[in-house]
Amino acid sequence: AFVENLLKHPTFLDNTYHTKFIDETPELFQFSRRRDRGTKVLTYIADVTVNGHPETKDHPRPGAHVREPRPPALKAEPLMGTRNLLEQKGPQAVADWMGQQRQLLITDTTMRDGHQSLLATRMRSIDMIRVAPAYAANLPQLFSVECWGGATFDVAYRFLQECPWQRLRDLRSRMPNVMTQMLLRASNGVGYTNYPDNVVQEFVRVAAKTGVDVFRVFDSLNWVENMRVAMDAVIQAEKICEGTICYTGDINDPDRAKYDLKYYVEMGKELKDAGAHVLGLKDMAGLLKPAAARQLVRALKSEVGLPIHFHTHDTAGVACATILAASEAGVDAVDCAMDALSGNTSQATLGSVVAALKHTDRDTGLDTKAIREISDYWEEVRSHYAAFETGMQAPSSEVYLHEMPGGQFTNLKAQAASLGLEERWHEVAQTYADVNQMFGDIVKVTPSSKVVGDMALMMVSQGLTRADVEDPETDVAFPDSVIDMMRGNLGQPPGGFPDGIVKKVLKDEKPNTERPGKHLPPADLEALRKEASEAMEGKEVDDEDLCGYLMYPKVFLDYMGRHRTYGPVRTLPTKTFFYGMEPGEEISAEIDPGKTLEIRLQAVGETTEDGEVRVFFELNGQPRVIRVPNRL
Ligand code: BTN
Ligand code: 3PY
Ligand code: ZN
Repeated sequence: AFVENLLKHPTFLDNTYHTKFIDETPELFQFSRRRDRGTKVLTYIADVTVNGHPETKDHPRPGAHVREPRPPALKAEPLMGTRNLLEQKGPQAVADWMGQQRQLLITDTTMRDGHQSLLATRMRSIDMIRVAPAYAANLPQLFSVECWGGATFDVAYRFLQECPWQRLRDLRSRMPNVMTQMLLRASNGVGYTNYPDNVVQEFVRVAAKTGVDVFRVFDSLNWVENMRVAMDAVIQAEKICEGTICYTGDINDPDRAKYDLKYYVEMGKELKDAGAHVLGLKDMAGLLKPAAARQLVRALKSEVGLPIHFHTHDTAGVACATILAASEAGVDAVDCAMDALSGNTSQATLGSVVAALKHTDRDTGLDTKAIREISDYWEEVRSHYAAFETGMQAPSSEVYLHEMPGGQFTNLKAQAASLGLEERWHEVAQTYADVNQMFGDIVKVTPSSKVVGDMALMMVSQGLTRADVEDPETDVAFPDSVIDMMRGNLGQPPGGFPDGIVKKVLKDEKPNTERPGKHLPPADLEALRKEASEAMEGKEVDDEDLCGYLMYPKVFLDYMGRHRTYGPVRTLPTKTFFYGMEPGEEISAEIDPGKTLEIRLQAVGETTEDGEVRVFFELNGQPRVIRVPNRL
């Protein structure tokens, strides 16, 4: 029943994007196993060259000037960094060190939240892996590199045809001295629903083993009770447990008194009691204003006593000011994104924060030239992702109205557009705020933010107001995600959901107000491993693949099916992956360490009567012809 429930669970991405590719080409499937990996990769390139890539078709194309991004030269052998301290002395020693030193510590979020918030999470591993050695060698003073978790996990399988575990392993090995960091949605893992406790535990165990050092653990309703299983698993794995407060509202606004200074200090104390090594302060929408940051950081520092790691978004354009205020108030670490992937719904500009603090008592110690060089690399990378540039053109104070997380903004906008509501975006924003109030003023962050977004889109598309929804006389068909949340399946917000809306949504059904994981039976991991294996004709399922299957059974199996057909396409250059090749073009792809495919596209033939196109390649100097269906 567990897996069935997951299969039925809709995700916010399903509404907007479809991967039709393989579903329409079963013939590719049958022969796939007999083919070698070179042929598989050529088949992929041939198909994309002839038919285009479903994800980039009908989207803006990169400019003609784009070229392979070139990472900066390495300055020296990597110096010892935070990772060495963690390995040698353990997580508490890192936390103690954080609190003792004076420089402002910086986390680079480019490889996770940066592209999640600006490029719909579509950045491919190869673009990260190539620059990782430059981080290790040229910026060894970084606190951590956030490069895993959040939405990157399922997007890798779903849209990038990549194994997220392999990404983690590759980054970890290339940055041996700097801590890696992930975003973990506590009992929701890296998914959108509550998983059984043993699934969360197994996921954390495997993530720690494969290479995550810092786990930022949050709950989408700020319910500490619902965070303990994940936090305990991190502590048990001897990694850094960053127990995290999600910030919403405004501590100085009397109309939002539910989330006042006292509320956050109390939550900070609960997280400390739950064993957090570090207190995360996650301002996922960028609502914390500079003066409030000063007050909040001071209060948390003095009353909780844990080192504080602050995360914010630049949606309103004041993230840098807020970070500097937090820095003055003694925050220990902050998140920034490399300049080329910063600003707007992403994080504050890393190079600018570093420059602002130069020659002050909180000087970060990071090399500004190294930052510029790495940012130049990201600028070249970004130009390849023009198809996913759906973000805002300028910062906007409207975020104080709607309070959408930076990572949700672009997705909701794309979803609204797909429903024909692009002209009514500001109505969607207002309705999102109305839904928040109707739900009792809740924290909005994945997955609760998705629920609010689903409800807002439904109301705008059906022309319903909050008063209509609340009117007992009006019959409303609520989205499944709303019903699920009112049942208590994401847990409880402070004070619970308002009785009126619960009754309206659930009618006579009684909600569960206890921790959802308490009622989910443990998953039978070995039975599920067997089930996954049988779905793949007996292929062996290791712990990483099992975790992929536990989080996203269908997404994982679809990915594996495509992998069998197309092979290690993650090694292709990004331009080739999304747009195929031009006649005369040559590329190389290192499919294993030391095993490189040299690929030249010679010509694309005419479409034959049976609807096939012959594509002529040279593979390592040998002529190869690949036939693919013309599906245009
Ligand atoms: C390759 O280079 O040949 C394969 C790249 C894809 C990785 C596969 S997908 C499932 C399995 N799980 C992993 O961690 N790696 C492999
Ligand atoms: C995620 O959960 O993916 C987030 O980025 C929340 O801010
Ligand atoms: Zn964020």
